[in-house]
Amino acid sequence: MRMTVLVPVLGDQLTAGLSALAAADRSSAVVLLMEVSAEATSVRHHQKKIAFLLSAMRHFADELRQDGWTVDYVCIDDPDNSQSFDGEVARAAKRHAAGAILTTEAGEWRVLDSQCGWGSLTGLPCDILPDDRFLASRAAFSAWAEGRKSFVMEDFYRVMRRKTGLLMDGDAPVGGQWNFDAENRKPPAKGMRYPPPPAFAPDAITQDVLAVVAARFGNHFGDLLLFEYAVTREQALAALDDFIAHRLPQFGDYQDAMVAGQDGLFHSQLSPLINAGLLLPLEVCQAAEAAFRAGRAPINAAEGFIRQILGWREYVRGIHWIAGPDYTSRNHLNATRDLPDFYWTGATDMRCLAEAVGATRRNAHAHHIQRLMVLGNFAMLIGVDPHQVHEWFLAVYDDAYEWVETPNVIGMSQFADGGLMGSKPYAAGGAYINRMSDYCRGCRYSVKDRTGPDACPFNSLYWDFLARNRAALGSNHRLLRMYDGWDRFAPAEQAAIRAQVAGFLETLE
Ligand code: FAD
Ligand code: DLZ
Ligand code: SF4
Repeated sequence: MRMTVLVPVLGDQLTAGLSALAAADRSSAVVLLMEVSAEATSVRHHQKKIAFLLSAMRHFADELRQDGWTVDYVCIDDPDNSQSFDGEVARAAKRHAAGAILTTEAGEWRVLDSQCGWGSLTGLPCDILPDDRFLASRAAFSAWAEGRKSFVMEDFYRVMRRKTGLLMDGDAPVGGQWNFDAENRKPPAKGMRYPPPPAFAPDAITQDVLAVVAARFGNHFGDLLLFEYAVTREQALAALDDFIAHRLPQFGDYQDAMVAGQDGLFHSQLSPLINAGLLLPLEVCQAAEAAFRAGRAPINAAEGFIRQILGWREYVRGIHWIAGPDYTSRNHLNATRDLPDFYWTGATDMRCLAEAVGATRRNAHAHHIQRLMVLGNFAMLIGVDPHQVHEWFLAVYDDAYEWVETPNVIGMSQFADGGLMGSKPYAAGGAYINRMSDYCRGCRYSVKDRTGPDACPFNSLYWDFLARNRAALGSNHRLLRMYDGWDRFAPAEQAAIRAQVAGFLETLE
């Protein structure tokens, strides 16, 4: 009799070609999928995110069975479920009298640590394979980073363009430029229509999951209404096709725009599908390149989109691993304030924040500029403890896993790593939000004012942030012009700004 090999597959590893599945022998392997409440509550994840993952896991298990695999699927309601990965791996190893464990490395330190203990936990040899769905291996990223003083994404991106051949004509970038970002900052146009992504009606499997999530996690943030996620590989491919046909052509132009009542604009909304493994990053980039080459999307759209995935996505994953497991406790600016309640309730008069939190509650999703320049920017300006910001972002977004969320939050958005990722904080006052959105027109605050009862809070907070953090930021050459601006205010104006901020912060408490 052949030895049984246990192949645990995690909820964000739902890929038929996953390295552990590719290395396993179908005739001797038992694939283990585990629904465990420890993962839903490590931070209290948004209800829709939990429902999406559990439904996608159940559908993936069915697809594996149809493909000839033996699958052991542990449901969250199984009375013997220990509700943790360790407990379930130990139980399954016994249940199947397994002789070995074969798995693909988790995307984050916490779960990888747990995987590293599975061998001693079960007394079995445990082989942990690299996750080759990423286009840069951990080793390749470390080699690129080695000896560099700063990790400039654009440099890494060019290496990746050359490595993959994406948007390359021989050794030169297509269109004669590596980056078309300068064309990708258009404010929203009046009367513009935004083609919505496809909606997938919940089937019987998803309906069961929705009932389970409502019963077990109904008190978590967010709602379950209108659950329309793609939950299978087939649906994910349909969502990709739909994006390429209907939204990619304008993706570049309006990449940074924000519009009240419009949650998706021209964004792909593919991140939960890519991050869970239903779509592969390379095939998504190839689809965008094919649209460009066929004349169905302009270069600024195709390049802008591919840069997000081939550049940013791979880059943040590399940063996650080189930054180490204590990255989430970095706090370069010594920020200690609690996250305001309205991040959970949406109850604020600041329209930009109310819109971003509202989208997050409804959809477990918000687009990049809402995350960076509204939610992240505000938290940094008022000095929220970055660990609290990290836990919020990890909990509320359908695409959030530590490998991608922590560099974006701790690094890019909060500058809590002191510049490992970015050379300056993404701090902005109301003028930026006003330029890129239609929020300010309908806001109770006046975006033109810095002080006074109706002044937009972002304006005074911006200057106060700079003044307050002068010791940490004052010598940053990219901020010299801003500090010059602060120094040119008369002392009375500086005092008025700081008094305005003190008054505003009191209202938050
Ligand atoms: P699109 O605008 O259509 O972009 C295409 C794809 O590019 C995305 O699907 C995603 O796979 C990739 N991408 C774009 N920007 C980034 C980025 N900065 N890092 C990694 N991938 C990127 N993205 C996550 O996947 N998970 C997170 O937990 C996450 N947290 C974030 C937190 C903050 C504070 C910020 C500023 C950004 C965060 N992002 C995160 C990046 C980005 O906001 C989302 O990837 C994007 O909004 C997903 O929506 P979309 O699929 O419509 O993206
Ligand atoms: C996020 C999540 C949730 C909510 N539930 C599960 C689960 O029940 N089973 C599972 O295998 N994975 C789940 N996940 C995803 C894991 O948290 C993810 O695999 C790790 O964070 C590693 O990135
Ligand atoms: Fe946000 Fe200020 Fe504009 Fe209101 S005025 S929407 S608070 S930026």
